[in-house]
Amino acid sequence: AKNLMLAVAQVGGIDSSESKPEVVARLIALLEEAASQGAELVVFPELTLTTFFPRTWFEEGDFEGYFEKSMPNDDVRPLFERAKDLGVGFYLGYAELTSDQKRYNTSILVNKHGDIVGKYRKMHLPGHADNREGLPNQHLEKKYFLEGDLGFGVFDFHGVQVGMCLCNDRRWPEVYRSLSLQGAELVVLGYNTPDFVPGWQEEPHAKMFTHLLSLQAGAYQNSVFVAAAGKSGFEDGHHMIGGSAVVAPSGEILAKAAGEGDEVVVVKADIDMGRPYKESVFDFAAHRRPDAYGIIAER
Ligand code: ING
Repeated sequence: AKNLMLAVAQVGGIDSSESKPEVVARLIALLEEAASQGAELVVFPELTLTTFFPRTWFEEGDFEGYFEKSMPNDDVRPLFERAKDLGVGFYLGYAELTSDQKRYNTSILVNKHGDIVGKYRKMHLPGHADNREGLPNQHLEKKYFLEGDLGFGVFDFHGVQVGMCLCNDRRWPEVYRSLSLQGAELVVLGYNTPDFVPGWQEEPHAKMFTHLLSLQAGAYQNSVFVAAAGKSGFEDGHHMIGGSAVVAPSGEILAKAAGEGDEVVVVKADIDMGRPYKESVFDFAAHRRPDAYGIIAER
């Protein structure tokens, strides 16, 4: 069997007062906890170096500090070095500012030798770009980020084919299918799911249900493992759901975070578990009808 010791590292809220070095220290503690339990790959959340700043309207020039101008950089290098020392790879979500001044909601996959082997820029940006004052919070990803331009990619992680996505992407079935068609065996993602998103009202029980349903459906319908790490709990009084989880190709939840704080969940994933599904019920070559699916790709 091709086993992968897989961890999701849930991060329990980052207040805007927390510095990046303080946050990185928390991430290193989570990494060490995961490594102590034998983890080989640790999945961190989306935008995991700062508070979820898209909840707030900042004027031009007032939000540059939330973005990383290079990766790695002085703030995150301790995480890269500790991971390399421990021989552990990781997925990290962060806000990217490119050299030509473009901004993306980005994730990277780093292997056990500390090399960045994959990069992804969030394709589905939820929320709005206009300033909606007077609300409990805003959701301004369409203001702060450009839509991703790298597409959906699958990357080799020491023999395991790993696809990446970010947060809202997990709600769209096309994402998992695009990765599975490229041979993904595992999809890793980070998320920040606030209680309130302008224009979207859902009861707390339904928020958790639709979050998990998205992971479970994506996993089962594409015969992949899914590992999702949330930034959870309270940030400056704003609540985000927990529910970090590892889901098997059967769609069954193998493990889930119990709380909403910093928490590591480690699973021994038998990556070959997806193969029987890909050779029977989801044998794409034998059963799919791409001749009839064109409508899915039309605007
Ligand atoms: N967060 C939320 C998410 O998709 C959202 C935004 C939630 C939009 C529910 C609409 C409905 O989990 C991010 N960061 O995408």
